[in-house]
Formats: sequence, structure tokens, C-alpha cells
Amino acid sequence: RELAARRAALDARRAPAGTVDVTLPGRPVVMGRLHPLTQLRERIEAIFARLGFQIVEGPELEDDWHNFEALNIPPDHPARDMQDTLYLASPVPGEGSRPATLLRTHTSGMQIRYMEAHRPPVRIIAPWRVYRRDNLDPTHSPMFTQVEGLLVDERVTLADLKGTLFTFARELLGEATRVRFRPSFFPYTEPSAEMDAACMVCRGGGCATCKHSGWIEILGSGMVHPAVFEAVGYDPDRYTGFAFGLGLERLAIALYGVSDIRLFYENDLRFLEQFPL
Ligand code: 2U9
Repeated sequence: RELAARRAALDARRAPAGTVDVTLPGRPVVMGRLHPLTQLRERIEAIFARLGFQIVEGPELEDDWHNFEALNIPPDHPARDMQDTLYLASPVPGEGSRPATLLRTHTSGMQIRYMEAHRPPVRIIAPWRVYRRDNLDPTHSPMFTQVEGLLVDERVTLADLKGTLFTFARELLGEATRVRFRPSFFPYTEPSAEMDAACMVCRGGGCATCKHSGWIEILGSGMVHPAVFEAVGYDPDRYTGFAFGLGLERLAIALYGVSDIRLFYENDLRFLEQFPL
């Protein structure tokens, strides 16, 4: 009886259905954030946008011309091998033979497409996904993200390449950043150079991140090969230019000290929450 009386008393005091208690604390809203690769890509894009570059995006399915041929990559080059490139479009019965379609191995086809459609001057950044026939392991992925750039005009020199990329490195890594250029080779650039920055962890002293060399490789670059200009109908005697490319995951791994490339693709919140904007 005591219990029934107590319940009746409580019921009498209960707010009518539909009443809202405005004094209740709100439910906490968990803020989302941008993926670390998106954050890094947007930072890089912003730096080049301020230098006058335009961002261009295009198809991830490419043809042989835009991915290889126009870039001075010869027919017997190992990159064209079935071992390295993911090809689609096995011949369809009844359609006869048709040109190979492939998943782009770099975003360079976008720069070819842009030059085919525009006269110089050209200042573009081509970011996004590329594909290679690799197995997933801590340092490799069959799909990864690139940021490539291209600048074409009259009288562009290697000094412009070095000045632009040095400016980029200092904006990305800090005013005090030192860089060095090492000779390299790519079929689509001549001469070619890779740019290292003094390790941002040990500032050049030597640590595990830079494998005790004091340097971190940031990007590859070079002066655009005249054969590339000929392929798109630019006069190589009138125009010169420089291009560069970087792997976003590899840069993010060095910058943020990430142990395994697969962490970028697993969408584990415990990983993603470590990259506040
Ligand atoms: C055109 C002409 C030249 C783009 C370039 C590199 C050097 C380079 C790699 C970095 C790491 C690819 O992601 S990675 O594996 N890229 O080193 N890329 S020059 O050169 C071009 C592009 C387009 C028309």
C-alpha cells in the first residue's frame, strides 16, 4: 500500500507527455574531421594556389596515349608491363580489338589532357588517386594518392623549378627548412632531380625517420622533355617548363610518423582522431 501511494504521488508530479525539460544537458556532438590525407592534400593545394596554380582533376581510367605514349614512355618500358600496370578491357567478343584501357599509374595524363586543350602559359596541379600492381604491405598499396604539378611558359628554367619547389618546401615544412636536389631520371623530364628536405624530426642530425641520413625525400621533378611538348603540339623551341610529382601517403608517413600505409585506408577512428584540423 505504501508503494502504491508513493507511485501515485510521483505520477501526479510527472510532466504531461510531450513536455520538454529545457534544463537537461545537451547530448555531446562528436565533431568529425578531415582525413589526414585530405588535410595534407588541401595544404599542398593551397600553397600552389597562392603561387598561381590551378587544380585540375580527371579520369582514373586512362588510355595508353595519355598515361604512357605522350609522356615519352617507350613501348618496351617496364612500367607498361602487365606486372606493373592494371589493365582493363580484355577484348570484348564481337567488338574486335580496341585500345587498352588502364587504371592510371600517375596523374600525368591530366597534364597531357590540359595541354591538348589549352595554349601556354600552363600552371596546374593534378592531385588524386593512382593505381599500380602492388600487394598491400606496410609500405605499398595498389592504390595511392599523388600530387603532380606542371608549369609551362616561354623562358622557364631550372632556376624556376628550384625556386618554386624550395618555396613549397618552406611553406609546408617551415621557414627554416633546408632542401637539396639530387640528379634522377624520368622518361618525361630532362634533366630530372629529386628534392630532399632536412629531416623534420631530427633537423638533419640523424634519426629513425630519415634512416640516419638526415634527409627525407619529398618529391621528384624535372624540366619537361621536348618529346612531351611535341606530343601535345607545343613548339619545344619556344616553350620550356618544369614538372614534379609526390606520393601523398609517403610524405604523410614521414611528416606524421605513421608506421603503416594501410592505416590510411582502414578508417579506424582511433587513428583518424589523432589528426585534428
Ligand atoms: C607531364 C610532364 C612531366 C611529373 C613528375 C615525378 C617527377 C616523380 C613520383 C613521385 C613519387 C611518382 O608518387 S610517386 O611514385 N613522381 O618523381 N613526377 S616529374 O612529370 C610530368 C608530368 C606530366 C606532362
